[in-house]
Amino acid sequence: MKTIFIFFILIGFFQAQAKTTYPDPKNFPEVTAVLTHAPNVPPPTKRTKPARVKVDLETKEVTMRLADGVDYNFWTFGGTVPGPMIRIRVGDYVEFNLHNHPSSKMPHNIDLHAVTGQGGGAEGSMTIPGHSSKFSFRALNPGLFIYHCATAPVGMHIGNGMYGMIYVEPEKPLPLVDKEFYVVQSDFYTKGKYGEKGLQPFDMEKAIKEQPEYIVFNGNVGAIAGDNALRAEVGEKVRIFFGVGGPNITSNFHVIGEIFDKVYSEGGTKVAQENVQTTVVPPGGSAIVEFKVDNPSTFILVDHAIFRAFNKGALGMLKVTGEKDPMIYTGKQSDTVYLPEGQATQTLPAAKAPEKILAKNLEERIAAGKIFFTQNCKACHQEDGNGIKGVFPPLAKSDFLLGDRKRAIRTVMYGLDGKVTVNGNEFNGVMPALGLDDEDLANVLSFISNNWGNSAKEFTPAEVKAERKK
Ligand code: HEC
Ligand SMILES: [Cu+2]
Repeated sequence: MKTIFIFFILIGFFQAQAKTTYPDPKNFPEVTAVLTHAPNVPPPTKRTKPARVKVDLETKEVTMRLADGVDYNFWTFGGTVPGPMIRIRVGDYVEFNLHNHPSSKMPHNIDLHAVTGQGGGAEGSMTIPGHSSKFSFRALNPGLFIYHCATAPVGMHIGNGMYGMIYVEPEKPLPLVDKEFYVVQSDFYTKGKYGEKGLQPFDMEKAIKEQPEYIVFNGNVGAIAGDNALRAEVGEKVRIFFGVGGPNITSNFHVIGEIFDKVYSEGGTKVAQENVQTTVVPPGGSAIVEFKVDNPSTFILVDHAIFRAFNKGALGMLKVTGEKDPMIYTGKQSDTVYLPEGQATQTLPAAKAPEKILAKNLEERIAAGKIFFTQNCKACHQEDGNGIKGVFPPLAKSDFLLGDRKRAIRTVMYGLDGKVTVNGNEFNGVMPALGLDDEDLANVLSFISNNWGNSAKEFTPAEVKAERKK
């Protein structure tokens, strides 16, 4: 498109009549753009003709929550991350006013990917604190576009939160749906590790290495989860305007338990695919996804590079309420004992589990417990019993384990969650209940209490059983 345009300009030197002419916007009706904060989407323009659209956007540096107990000095458009969503129509002539709040420490500008012109508007909108800039552009191409600050160092302005989206409706607008949402994924680089409390400064080195501590939807961990979840009713059609601000990380956008009926991939105007599980969206890119919600459920929005979802924050929720339809999904229908072929099928009708060899003394108990530990506990607590710092507590020399026998029995018997302190370090994870019988419990407890320098009396099945009855 651009090359054709340049070509036309060149031709224009020789033949003035070859230049494309656009209508003068002074005769267009004047409207003020409705800007919305994520996850809200501005209403359709419902216009069939171009307008002169006035947009006012303020840049502001604000300290806000990045995660529970974690604050960050965000640089923003409109005081939020992402910045407000703008919705216009192809052919509109946009008068863009960028105001940089007097409290800002930095100059800012805006590069809208919807703009055909120098720097996408960046050059026409460079604004020092306490000033306003104005430039105008014609929306030549429809689609869903990212906008971002492009002031040097660009990576730092984007890395601190300066992006949002502008949707340019095509001449033939998208069909109406019941719910529209605005979701932007981005990555943050803090000096402290994920979850480290306090006001966290930006870490340039991690940003250059593309090693974010946080990858989030809509600017902070949990922005669209729990009480802030997106909501819809069974039977409704949902459209998500999804974008990636970056600065670095490409999203593998997926909604657990749903299938995208349609994807306008790369934010373009065509349905590129139907019946899609995961769509890839690069930094500075977007996609529009649509699906009908058929069953009540909490659908989980993730970046399917899945550690990002469960360990870095890229997790959102769409809570759908309404009537269940077992013709689509039943939920769990039964849970029965599974006996693999050959094990019990050909013997007696009343199948008996193989006789268990019981430990006769502490030595045998520790030996059996060691095997059990290797198969069931080692993955988390590690072979050396030291666990993993901040995630899985140590068993070696654990004051929690060795300080209270009954509590130790209950922990392994029933599992544990919530905050616990082990050797002065706090953990807030989930220790699964593994459903062990008294013998296995006694064995594994005897092993972990008499290994890695630990020492304790033998745990017997009788002692364990006494705790189970309570
Ligand atoms: C999926 C990972 C996982 C597995 C498997 C697991 N644990 Fe844990 N365990 C944890 C976590 C996480 C905690 C801390 C729970 C919390 O924060 O509330 C914990 C806590 C404990 C504690 C108390 C805290 C301490 O360090 O003394 C004991 C004892 C323990 N586990 C023993 C076991 C034994 C024995 C097994 C195997 C039968 C086992 N765990 C299997 C994750 C696991
Ligand atoms: Cu900026």
